[in-house]
Order: sequence, then C-alpha cells, then structure tokens
Amino acid sequence: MSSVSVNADRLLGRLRELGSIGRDETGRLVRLAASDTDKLGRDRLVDWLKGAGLEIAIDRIGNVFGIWAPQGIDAATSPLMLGSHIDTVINAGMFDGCYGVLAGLEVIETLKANDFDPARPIVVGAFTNEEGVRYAPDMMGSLVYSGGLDIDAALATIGTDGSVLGEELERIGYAGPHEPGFLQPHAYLELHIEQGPVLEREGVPTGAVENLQGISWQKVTIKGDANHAGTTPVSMRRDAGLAAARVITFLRERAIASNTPTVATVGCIEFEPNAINVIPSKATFTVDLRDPDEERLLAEEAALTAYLDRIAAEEQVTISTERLARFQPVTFDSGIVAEIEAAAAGRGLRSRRMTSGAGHDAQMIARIAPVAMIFVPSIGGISHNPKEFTPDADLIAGANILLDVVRKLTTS
Ligand code: HGY
Ligand code: MN
Ligand code: MN
Ligand code: MN
Repeated sequence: MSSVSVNADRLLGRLRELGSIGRDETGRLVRLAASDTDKLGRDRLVDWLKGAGLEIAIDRIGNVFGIWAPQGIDAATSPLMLGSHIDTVINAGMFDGCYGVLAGLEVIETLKANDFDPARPIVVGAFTNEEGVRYAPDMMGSLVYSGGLDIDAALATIGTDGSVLGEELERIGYAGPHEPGFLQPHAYLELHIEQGPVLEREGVPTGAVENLQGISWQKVTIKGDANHAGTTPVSMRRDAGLAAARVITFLRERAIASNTPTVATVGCIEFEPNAINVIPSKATFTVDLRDPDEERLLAEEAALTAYLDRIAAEEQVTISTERLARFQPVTFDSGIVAEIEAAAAGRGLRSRRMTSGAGHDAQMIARIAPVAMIFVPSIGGISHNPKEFTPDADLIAGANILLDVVRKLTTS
C-alpha cells in the first residue's frame, strides 16, 4: 500500500467541532465526566463512529468503543486498540484526550477508505472520567476496564458535587451493557499532546513515550478553631489556614531542593467558614505528587506524612488524610516504541524518547496489554488551560505516525 495519509480537514474539523461542545456561559470548555456536556460530546462522537460504519459498544462504566472487524477475521482475534478520553478539566483546552480519540477514528476511516485489510480488528475507545475532576480517581474508566478497580465500587463513587457516578451514567444514557474488559487488546496505542515543554523546546515534532510517571493524590483536612481575626493573639491561634499554607510551601521547597523530577501541586483548597475576619477553623485541600521513580514517590509521600505530623503539633491542629488515587510508574512496550520511532523516520520526522508527566489511559491499559504513546508538541508546554495549542502540521504528522504504526501492527 502506498504511503497513505489521514484526511487532515476531516480530523481538524472534528477537533474544532468537539472543542466547541460543552462551553459554559462564559465560554469555558467544561465537559466533566458523566455531566450533561459530557453527554453532548459523547453523542457527537457516537455519531462520527456510526458514520464511519463502526460497531458501537458501551460498557457499564460508560467507556465508548467503535469497532472495525472486517469480514473474515476470526471473532476471537484480539483487537489493536486506539483511544484516549473526551472528558475535560474545568476551563480546558480542546486537544487533551480528544485528539487521541479523533485521530484513532481518523486512522480507521483512512484505512477503510484505502481498502486496507487488517489481520485483526481495530478499535477506538473513549474512556470515561480520565480527568478525575468530578470523581476520583482519574483514569477511572480505563482503570476499571483493566481490572484495577471494581466496577460496582467505581459506579458508587460520590462526586465533588455529591452525585453518584453510576446514577449519572444512567441519566445521560451511557451506562452500557458490556462488562469492562470485554475486549482484551492485543496492544494499545494512544496519541496525545505532550502537555509539557520538552518537544517544543527541542524543536522535535514527535515524542516516542517510553514510560509514564507515578501519581499520588490525597485529600488533606486540617481542623483548628475559628476565632476573631482582630482579638486573638498569634500565640493563641489554632489556625487551619496557616497550617495549610505551611504545607503548600513545604511541598514546593522540597520539590526544588530535591533536584529530581518530583512535582507537587495543591490544586483545590477550601477554608471554613471562609470569612475575612475569622481565623479558619478548617482547611481542606488536595495534594498531587508525581515522580517517574516509585521509590522516590514513596519517599515523598512519607516526607509529607512526617511534615503533617510536625505541623499538627506545632500549630495545635488535627490533620487527617484520604487517599484519592495512587498509580505506580509504568514502562511501555519497547517494541512499539521502536515502531513509533521508525514510523516518524519513515515520514522524515525527528522523534525523541521521553517520559510522560501526565497520567493517561495508557497507564491503565498497560496492566492488560503492551502499550505505547505518541506525543506531539504543546506550544508553551501549556495544557489544562484554554491556551493549550498544537499547530495543525504537528497534529496531522502525529496522526500519520499513528496510521503507519497501526498498519504495521495489524499487517499479519
Ligand atoms: O492528571 C492527569 O495527569 C490526567 O490529565 N488526568
Ligand atoms: Mn489527557
Ligand atoms: Mn488531562
Ligand atoms: Mn491524561
């Protein structure tokens, strides 16, 4: 088969259209898992999958699959799976996750249009709740799919808004009939924007992702005493807000001092009673710790625990923690990584091996199949932000590399 390329206009048009679905009254893109706007995105994706002539399958956690199983392939043949997610964070960019799902669909449509005859089915999936903003943990749909979380426990998850995931999936019509894991992939490939600064800084258009860092999410609750902001001497305060602030600066100072890839983020914080002239009686915040090395990540978690104990004593507050997610670092399949490098070279494109700083569904599917990821540059390294941007040429180049690797992995 000659060197075939994806239909750039179709892929870019769908990316832009999906990026316009789920904007709130202020124009922010917000398609939180199992929400009404998530439903709008899902419905549009299913339209496209049907239009491509794919069989649609939805599992009990709402993962959506488009299946291309040409005649003559033994039904028992395990599929090559492509995919990512289309749920978003709050005030998201339009490429995170959506690019991998729509490029996977584009690759299948291009192969079908060019009479490619795959030796195995090719499936594109959109996994539920990759972002984990409304329901923790993140990568939940692919975690359940790969057997890392019991389906009924996942469906019972209470969201940050008090909703129940299973009820919401029913409500939006995406509580499907299939058992998660009903299709065991022969291999899994995920195309994604880098969401970091490396490829752009080095002027390299393609990332052949060989591993993905570990992730630790915790919720920390600090309880002190409300008191009068004007009359209470500092020495008499049990200030939950101050204690939280000390933890946040501890995390940053430790990450800088460690001189390692360790990163720490406090993304959510709430004070009670949250009044300008009341010393906070309670502070609730999240801690996101990441490191490519499991031993270092464990050491960072232990250091945080020790510091929380110290702060509890020094500030005379009580501190409790709740684990929200914990994923170990994952190494991807070196053979597929090599195919990605070869495909890039075959298109005259430079590539470089790299680690993923972000979590991805690939991290979960690696539990049940050989996996690798392809990255394209993020301008300014920006993501989880409406300024997220990747030039069209890079988006198309990434999709063509995905196309070439898929052809290679499904030719006999
Ligand atoms: O948190 C992550 O890295 C992913 O975007 N859910
Ligand atoms: Mn993503
Ligand atoms: Mn994301
Ligand atoms: Mn991700």
